[in-house]
Amino acid sequence: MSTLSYEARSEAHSAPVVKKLLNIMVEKKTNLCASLDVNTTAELLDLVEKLGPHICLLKTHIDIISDFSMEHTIAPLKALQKKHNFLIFEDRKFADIGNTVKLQYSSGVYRIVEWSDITNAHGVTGEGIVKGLKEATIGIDEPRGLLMLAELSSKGSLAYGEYTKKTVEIAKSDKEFVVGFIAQKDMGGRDEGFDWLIMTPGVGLDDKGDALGQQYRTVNEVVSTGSDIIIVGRGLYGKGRDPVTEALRYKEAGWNAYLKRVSE
Ligand code: S5P
Repeated sequence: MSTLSYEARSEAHSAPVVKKLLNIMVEKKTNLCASLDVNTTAELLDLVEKLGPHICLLKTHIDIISDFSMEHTIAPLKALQKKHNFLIFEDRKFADIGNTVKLQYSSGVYRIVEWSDITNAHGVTGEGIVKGLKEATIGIDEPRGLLMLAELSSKGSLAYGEYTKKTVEIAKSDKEFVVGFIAQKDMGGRDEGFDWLIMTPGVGLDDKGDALGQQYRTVNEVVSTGSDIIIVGRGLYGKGRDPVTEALRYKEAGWNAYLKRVSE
């Protein structure tokens, strides 16, 4: 795993979206990504207004929003992004042939490529998925990055061993566009000149999991095994929780775990 500081990694990195993200992390002293799986635009914007100052990244599942529109959901979200300085990661988990994902990324109701800095894809369909998604970014002015799903947090996941290794191989096919992984631990690559960002969901300080197969590890566990960005959802906004109090708690835990890793 990387024991370099976020500053040093930003300076050396060749992908503009990674530089941008690492610089935000350094400036705001946070490696917290808020994952907001809420049903309405109002709930989403309200949480983003509160959590914006404490996060480096906002993870969305935009197809959960029942009253979605570019005008009333995305436009105000982009305004909040500007105000609070974070990147947006639409957790779309693309998993189709190159031509289809290119269309899914750029068109339809959501036009994800127009507003989301980062998105992700499964490796199951092979290398064409990276090429297809990359083609959708042509003509977009802002830098875009892709994460491959190398491992999953859920019980019984099939993404391990050979599957994970092959997904890492797919990531090597485009050094500029594929910027890292959704994974539970470091995926290597530094000896070959890759400095991938590891973003880790399934992070919770109070719960072990949920009734539908989610499994949580603590902030210290995931950062000490290579996570660069902790993705926290219901740990922040779950029932009975005060999102700002929890965000500060996870932010501090994440930052301290990072400081510990780089000092060792
Ligand atoms: O392995 C994974 C990958 C992802 S992207 N496990 C996950 O839980 N996720 C996503 O992270 C999931 O889709 C959800 O949006 C978030 C976890 O939410 P939480 O409420 O359990 O923290």
